[in-house]
Amino acid sequence: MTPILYDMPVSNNGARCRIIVYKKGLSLDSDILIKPPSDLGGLKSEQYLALNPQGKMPLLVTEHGNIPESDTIARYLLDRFSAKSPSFLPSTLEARMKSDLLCRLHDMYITTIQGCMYKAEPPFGRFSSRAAALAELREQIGYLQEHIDEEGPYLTGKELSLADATIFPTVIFIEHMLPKFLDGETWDAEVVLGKKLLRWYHWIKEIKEGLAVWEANERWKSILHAGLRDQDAPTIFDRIIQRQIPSEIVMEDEHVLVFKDIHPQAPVHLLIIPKRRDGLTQLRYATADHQELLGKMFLTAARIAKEQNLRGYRLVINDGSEAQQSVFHLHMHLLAGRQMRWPPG
Ligand code: DGP
Repeated sequence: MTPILYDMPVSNNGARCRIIVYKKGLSLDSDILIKPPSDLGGLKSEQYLALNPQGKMPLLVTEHGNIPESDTIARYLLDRFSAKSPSFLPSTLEARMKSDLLCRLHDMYITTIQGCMYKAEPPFGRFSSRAAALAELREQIGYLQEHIDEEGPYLTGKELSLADATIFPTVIFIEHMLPKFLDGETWDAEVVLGKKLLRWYHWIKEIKEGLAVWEANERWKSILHAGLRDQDAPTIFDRIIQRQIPSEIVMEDEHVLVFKDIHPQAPVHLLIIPKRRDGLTQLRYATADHQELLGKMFLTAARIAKEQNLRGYRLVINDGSEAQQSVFHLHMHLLAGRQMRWPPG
């Protein structure tokens, strides 16, 4: 069965599971479904309690059982989808141990009292006053510090680990909520989070800032489909591809179409075209993104020549009106079946 993750964006504990889902690029259709508990009537509904009697989220429903704890869900997902990277498992034993330790400290001592940042009333774990719970929370953040790698950039060193996925959403939460409870003290992230945690947090967030700079510099403008789109007028070949006008199709696959030229210049005269033009109105607009497609066109020509036992053949691409290009959708002419002359006219 497709596992179902019952979770909501605001849940920082569930967020580690969603980070894994997103970073691994899992399909939200076929690999895993993410649904809000309200689909079952909410956390306290009979239907939800039947799956998780604790009435908490996240919850992962699988063919192996219902998993109610985010750390176990996260490890189950890493295991189940181990073929997809990133693994979240650093390559050294030391880093893996540190990741486990950070996750454990987080779940034992921070998750259990984090309600002091958002719950209306005590108790907050084992604390019956908010002030005591907040003080403990800050102390526990300090203990995490001890186990964070000196060099970074990730929490356990050079590689991404489950600790990064676990702690990142909580630090977002702390940054958003803790300043509200300062009572006159000014918010100083370095004092609350400590140097190493803050450095890591900025580094992780920097990616987002870096993307914003790229966006502002129109970084995507020249990249096919991201900023660059084929906006030139369609040609007669589009209508051939769509079967809106008839043609004698010789071969077709996912990427290329081969059909007979309407004005044959030799006993065999085929046109090999990409089915998606992707900006290739002319060969001159080819970029490295088109490399595979261009290779496919040549291979298609070679394959057809072999299949049709052509003794000799000529491939022609006309680029520009000086070269007599008349249809502005890249195409390769394959000519054969007669003695060719050189130079061509
Ligand atoms: P070029 O001159 O390199 O742009 O070649 C365009 C070729 O396309 C030309 O040899 C004729 C062929 N052609 C144009 N319209 C049609 C059509 O409607 N059907 C077919 N099969 N070929 C066409």
